[in-house]
Amino acid sequence: SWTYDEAPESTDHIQIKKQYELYIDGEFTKPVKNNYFDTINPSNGKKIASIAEASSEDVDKAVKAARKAFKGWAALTGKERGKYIFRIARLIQERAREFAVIESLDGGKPIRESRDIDIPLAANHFFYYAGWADKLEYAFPNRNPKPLGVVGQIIPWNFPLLMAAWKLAPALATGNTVVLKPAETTSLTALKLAEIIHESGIPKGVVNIVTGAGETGASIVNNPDVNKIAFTGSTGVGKYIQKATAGTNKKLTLELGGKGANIIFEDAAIDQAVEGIVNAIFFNQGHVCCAGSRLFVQESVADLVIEKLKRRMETLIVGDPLDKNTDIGAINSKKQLQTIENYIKIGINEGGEIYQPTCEFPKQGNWCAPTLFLNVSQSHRIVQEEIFGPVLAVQTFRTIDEVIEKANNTPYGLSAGVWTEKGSKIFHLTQKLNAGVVWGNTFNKFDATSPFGGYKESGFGREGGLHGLKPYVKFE
Ligand code: TXE
Repeated sequence: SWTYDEAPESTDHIQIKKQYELYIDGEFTKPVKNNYFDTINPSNGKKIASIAEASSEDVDKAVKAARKAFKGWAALTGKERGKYIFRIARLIQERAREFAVIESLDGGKPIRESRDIDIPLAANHFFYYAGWADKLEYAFPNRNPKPLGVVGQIIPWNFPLLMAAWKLAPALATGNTVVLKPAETTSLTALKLAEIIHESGIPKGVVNIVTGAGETGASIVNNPDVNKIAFTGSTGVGKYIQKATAGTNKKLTLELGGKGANIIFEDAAIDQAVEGIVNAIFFNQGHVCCAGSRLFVQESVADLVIEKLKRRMETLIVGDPLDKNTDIGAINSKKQLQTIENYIKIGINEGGEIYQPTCEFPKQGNWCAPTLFLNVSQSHRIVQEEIFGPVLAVQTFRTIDEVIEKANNTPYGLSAGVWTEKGSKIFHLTQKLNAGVVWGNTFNKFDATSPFGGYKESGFGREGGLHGLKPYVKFE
């Protein structure tokens, strides 16, 4: 007996087509080579729909359409451009429920997260940058900002609609035209967004959405008529793109992996911190570039924190993404599940002490229990490498200097969290930690007004806030 708010989200009146086409020059178009691939529901392994695969010819068409549209779009007043962007924001809000269900079906994340986080934040992002469109002279006083031209945007599968919003909104507000590629396992909400963009009446060719895998992405990167690439994804592909664009005039921003440190001091509010640890690593199955995947607990409270954390992990529900009670949904793809399982084996073989609560998984689909590793040290691979799953490596520390050194001992530099009663300690650590984002007594908090981005192997460039406009303009 479900109450309405607990009932699994129904898919009855969610419209999903059997086949999706490319969105080029304001039209839904068949791919030149007529190739399609399947998008799979990761919670049951079943096909949801066929998705067009864009070849380099299709990408070329999309870039040409974007080039043709550029002059007119850039010449509009900021207020005019802003109107279209506001319209897109409102249409996302109107269809929020549909977006949330599709996001969870296609990507595996719990409906509570897509409904309360991904979709509202995506709408917010469009609202926020729509507001900047007619205020660029205040963003860059006396500098006469101009758009770059045609921008190629390649996004990952962990926050499909939200990453599309992070990329599209500032590019459009500043007067660029776009060719965007979603990740191959999660194309559906980007294609739904294409429908909304079409409905917004935005001039044709301003936004083009091409679906496909790495080859399609590489065609965008290597197209000579693209002025900038914005990429979010793995560090490996990021490095490939950096090499491929070196020596060209293409501008580049890279948002890559991470290995975030979550630091719990003995004076922290312990129960709140335990909730923070859970949110930092198990949110979105741990498919989060800024996840708090390394936990550092001050020695005097380590036993208490770990005991409480284990008890809390026993209560987490792993299962159907459409069930409103689910805490941890399906792992996004079979390939990603293999990666995570492989890291768990590595952790055990390197001598880590594993803890996993007993979980009952659905029969089909890709599932992984929330996982803790104790007895690990800086040299362990599971402490150094991004796993991108619900796996937490726990270490202890005695002094503040020791934890700063340990937290910074990583090739990445994206995020960190600090839990303490003392504000001064938080401010001290924000100065000392080499991370683009440092949260105080919270974790994984995002807002359209705040810049986000990394150092070192986590990439460069910022998204969000005023800083997020800069990568899309040049000054004359
Ligand atoms: O990412 P890819 P994958 C990390 C995470 C994960 C690992 C592998 O550690 O385990 O990467 O994931 C497109 N030229 N992150 O292999 O391949 C691809 O189609 C141009 C962290 O799925 O980097 C997709 O649209 N584009 C990360 C996008 O790149 C190419 C989020 C990302 O996919 C391309 C995702 C090429 N040669 C994975 N090859 C984060 N930091 O948020 C692939 N793509």
